[in-house]
Amino acid sequence: MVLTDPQAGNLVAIALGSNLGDSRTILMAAIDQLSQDPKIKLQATSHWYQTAAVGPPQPDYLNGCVSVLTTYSPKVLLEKLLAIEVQFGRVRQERWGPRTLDLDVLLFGQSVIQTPTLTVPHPYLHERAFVLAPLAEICPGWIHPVLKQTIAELTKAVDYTGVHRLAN
Ligand code: PH2
Ligand code: MG
Ligand code: MG
Repeated sequence: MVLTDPQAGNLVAIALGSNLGDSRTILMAAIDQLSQDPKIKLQATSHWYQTAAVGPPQPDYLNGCVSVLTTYSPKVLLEKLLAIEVQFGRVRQERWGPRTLDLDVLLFGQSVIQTPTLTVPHPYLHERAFVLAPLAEICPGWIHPVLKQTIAELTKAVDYTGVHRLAN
């Protein structure tokens, strides 16, 4: 898998989640919005998963992942994602609380990034079945640049109770 190309940019994996409002419509519209950007090229989309919430008691989530090719820097891509979250009514309240839209950068090529606003690979990616299940569908061979294991290998260590793939 080519993760970085001088012209096409970097392959980036993004997690999508929603558990407030019409989640499926919101998530589809968010992907549509992302792919309208001339510097973001959608590569693959996972199925949707209904997942039990991790964190404070709240409704189930709808989760999924996409991979995109982008020439944006991690910082600019993050700004674009946050702007889309706000556009779909995201209000930041309690940590890990319910939200209309959450867009998280999971992997950015083979980059390892640690800034006050962005940690890549996503710090919980390897622990979360609601991330690994959809991610493994679209990029099983991607090597986690810190853990040095493929996504397919990482899926073996998590419990999928409460994670249900939906028919798209
Ligand atoms: N996101 C969280 C907290 N808990 N639980 C599920 N099932 N899915 C999520 O996307 C999720 C969560 C914080 O981002
Ligand atoms: Mg999140
Ligand atoms: Mg987030």
